Amino acid sequence: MLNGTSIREYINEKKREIVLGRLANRDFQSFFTENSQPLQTLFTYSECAMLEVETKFRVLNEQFTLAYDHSPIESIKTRLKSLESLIEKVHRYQVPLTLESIQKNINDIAGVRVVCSFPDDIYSLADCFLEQDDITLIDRKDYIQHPKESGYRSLHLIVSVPIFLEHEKRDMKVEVQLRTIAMDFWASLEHKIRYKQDLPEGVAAELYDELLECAQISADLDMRMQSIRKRLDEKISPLAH
Ligand code: 0O2
Repeated sequence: MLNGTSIREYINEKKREIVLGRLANRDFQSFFTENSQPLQTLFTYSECAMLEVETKFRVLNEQFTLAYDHSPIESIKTRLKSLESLIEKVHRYQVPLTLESIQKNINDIAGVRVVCSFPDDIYSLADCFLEQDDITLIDRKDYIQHPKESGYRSLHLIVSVPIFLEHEKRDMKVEVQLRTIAMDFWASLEHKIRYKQDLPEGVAAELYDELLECAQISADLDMRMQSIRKRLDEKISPLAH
């Protein structure tokens, strides 16, 4: 039986195997050797963009709290894509192995995950964020209105945001994932289970069906909690609604 730590070790081991396999490919090897400096620049600038976006959500959270006495954001997590994950995606998308093509085709080197209290908060925050005049929307995927086959729900935005450097301004891409606590809880556990691929086929299928059912339960829970909040708000300030 694997515990939390050994599942993480298992995942990392699998990722290492993939990377070592890919790096055994001479194209990948020479690409990373020849482009180590520009890749480092790309990752550093992406990190700067990620910080800009994180700050924007923190500012919105403060302002919402001031205006409505309610903090829509429970937590914000940021992550830079790992090299393993980047290699895996370049390979899976079959995009040319050049710096230009990575910049053009890989949109999630910088990722910001905003965990909200209620589903309505997700859309209010996303609207306010996208209204900002330095944010350009590149792509929007609403997996809340249209959940993935797995049951996964979240609102995904790919945006471009400027970062200001010593002598220039650069537009960098960031993937923003907005979800509720229930969506985040489900996605985190499902992610862990999904990597446990050495399960017998029948067991895996059974678990996926159950995960799908759990996704539905978590969606129902979100709606019920939101409805409770609405009813409470109406009781507290009937004229405001
Ligand atoms: P990480 O480490 O989270 O970044 P692709 O990335 O190619 O699969 P696409 O179209 O670029 O697909 O992005 P998509 O499917 O809109 O969103 C990808 C990210 O959303 C994933 O990142 C996950 O974070 C999350 N996600 C999407 N589907 C699922 C799912 O079924 N279950 C869970 N738990 N998360 C999901 P990465 O790339 O997997 O890794």
